[in-house]
Amino acid sequence: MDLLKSIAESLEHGDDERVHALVTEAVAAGLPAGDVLNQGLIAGMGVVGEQFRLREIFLPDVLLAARAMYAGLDVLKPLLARDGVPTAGTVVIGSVQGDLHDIGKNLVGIMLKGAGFEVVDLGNDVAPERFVDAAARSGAAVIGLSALLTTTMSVMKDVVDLVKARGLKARVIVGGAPVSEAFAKDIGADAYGFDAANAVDRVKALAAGA
Ligand code: B1M
Repeated sequence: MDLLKSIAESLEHGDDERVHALVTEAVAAGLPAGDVLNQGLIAGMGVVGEQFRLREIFLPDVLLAARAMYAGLDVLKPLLARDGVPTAGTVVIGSVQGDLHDIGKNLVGIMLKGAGFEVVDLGNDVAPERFVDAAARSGAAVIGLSALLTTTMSVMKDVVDLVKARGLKARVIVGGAPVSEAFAKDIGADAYGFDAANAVDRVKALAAGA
């Protein structure tokens, strides 16, 4: 438990080398990857977000925390994404236009790969046309949209509308801190995922035609 707390605190301080070392130690000690992720890395990032909101820290500090998050994720990635699972279908994912936040979206991608999906990751700041073009090209069953800003959430509706206008069969799942089930319903999305694990469950259901 102390180890998880130290991981969270090192992430808060933006100490990427220490986060990498502590996550490696936690994994070697047999702690479940999900606990290291949720009670270590994500818990630390939650504190960073709150401190940033209260203007106790500033953008460069948040960038350092993001770098430390990736240092920890590097260690966890192979454990979160098990190899050798047969393909369960293709999912196109990305952070919507105007949004540079990609940590949550990347986690969703890692977990989807772990569940056997082929993932086409378009990165961040992705225009609606790019989502729809990529889904049409790859024959994706599902498009996954991530947004972390209240100002970029509206782009999700643009994607949903474009999918319908183009007559694509792909279903759309949305997620990200400001997004909710009610918002997803409101914009006509097919599903909402509250975290990466839940996103995988919802994508599985969508790909199976639910
Ligand atoms: Co920014 N930022 N940021 N930021 N940042 C937030 C989001 C903010 C809430 C901070 C705050 O004020 N408390 C705030 C948004 C306020 C709002 O809109 N209401 C904010 C702001 C204001 C900004 C800037 C505007 C700051 C500025 O420039 N003045 C700017 C915008 C840049 C842009 O996008 N155009 C900005 C920039 C940045 C950095 C670049 C410095 C950095 C991002 C680095 C990166 O992603 N590579 C950053 C960070 C790190 C954060 C916080 C601190 C952490 C986000 C994060 O990575 N969390 C964030 C505060 C917070 O959220 N507590 C904040 C960890 C991650 C695992 O969680 O992304 O929520 P999350 O993903 C979760 C779920 O949401 C879900 O699953 C994931 C795993 O559980 N999920 C999905 C996500 N996508 C999903 C998709 C799905 C399903 C589930 O289906 C497809």
